[in-house]
Amino acid sequence: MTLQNNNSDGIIRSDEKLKIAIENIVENQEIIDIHTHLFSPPFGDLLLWGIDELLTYHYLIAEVFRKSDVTYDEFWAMDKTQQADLIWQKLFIENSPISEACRGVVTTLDKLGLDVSSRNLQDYRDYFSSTSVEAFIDTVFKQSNVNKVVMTNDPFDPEEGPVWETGDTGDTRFEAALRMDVLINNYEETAYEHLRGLGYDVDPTLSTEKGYKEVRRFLESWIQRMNPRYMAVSLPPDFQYPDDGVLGRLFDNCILPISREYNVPFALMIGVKRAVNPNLRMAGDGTGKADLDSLETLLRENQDNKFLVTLLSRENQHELCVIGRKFKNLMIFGCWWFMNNPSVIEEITRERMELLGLSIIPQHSDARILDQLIYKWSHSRQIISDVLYEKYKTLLNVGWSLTPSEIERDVNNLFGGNFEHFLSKN
Ligand code: FIX
Ligand code: ZN
Repeated sequence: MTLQNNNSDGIIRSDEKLKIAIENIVENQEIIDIHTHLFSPPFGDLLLWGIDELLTYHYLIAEVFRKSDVTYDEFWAMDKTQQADLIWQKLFIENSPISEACRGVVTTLDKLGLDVSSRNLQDYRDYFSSTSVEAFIDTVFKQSNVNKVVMTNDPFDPEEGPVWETGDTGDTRFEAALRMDVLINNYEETAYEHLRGLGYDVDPTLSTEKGYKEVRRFLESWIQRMNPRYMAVSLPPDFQYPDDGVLGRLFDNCILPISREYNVPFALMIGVKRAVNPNLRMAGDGTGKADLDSLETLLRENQDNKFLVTLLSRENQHELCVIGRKFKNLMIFGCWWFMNNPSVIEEITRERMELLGLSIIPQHSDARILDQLIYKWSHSRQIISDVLYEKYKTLLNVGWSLTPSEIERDVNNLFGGNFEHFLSKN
């Protein structure tokens, strides 16, 4: 690490030196990105990368329909290159790319050393076709200064299965998270049949001791296979706990006991309304304000369980911070999806630091396309650095002494240390 204009053990005395020190430290801090949708190379086509994937990110698909007369049917009949061409034309050429998702593409191309002023899509395509995925992974990890990413791994996905069977997921910078949306949100429709097909003796409504035991056996086998950092689920805003349905029975009899036994925290991502507009396919999900009494109950009644939580509604964020002050078994993480915009990241980060100090994980990328690590982290690092500067400055201005190594310690915790510590605690 290089610290410009600062003796690394010296006390920082001016606002100007403080700003430079924080920017350098945040810039040089390696990151553990705790939630992405990226995959290591053995997962083949599940690992998305390149300009056409960047342009057809579902955030941009939602935006293109607002600026083009293309119908849903026409758009979905196009191949990926045609979709990317349309998005480039409508959102980058006929309009300036100022939304966060558009700006992200521009930042990414620029940081990859491409000339964004040329606006020459073919040049960008040529760049990506001249590199291998392995080389590009190195480029992206280096450029974004990320050293580990946590994937989202679905035990019900037939495309992932064969890779887990081999026991070799390749690049160890990609770690697993055991995703349980199908089990929890689609037990009766999908998971039940799937589990039966694998020989698990479960019942259709999951209401027997035998069924609970079998689901626990299923979870154990995946924990052994994946060695996940945590188990995770996304939930609608009307999620309730306690619950006398399948969700409640799964939580109380299967997931929470296994999470305690194996010391694998449970991540809850609450507030997504799936398929608000199904015509948009993956881009059609929305958001809603959750009832956080349920989260409080879950935390209070399961104090030996560890929970990672992120919420999709801006209106819930302050309440979540207050809950964080009450429950040390809760680690708040990231600015999820519609929260991952500069104005909201800034607001939430400030609010979290004011209520919870440095005991948070301020951000994750949610990258679906490898290249996005570059812009998502570049944009977030800048905002987190600005908020930290504002906070440290108030201390410095009343005479508190600060050294670069103390700032390094704090930043290291925010970008990875808190995650590792929370996971390792018993
Ligand atoms: O459920 C999730 O993990 C969400 O992050 C995704 O499903 C969503 O589509 C997304 O990419 C958000 O950034
Ligand atoms: Zn996600």
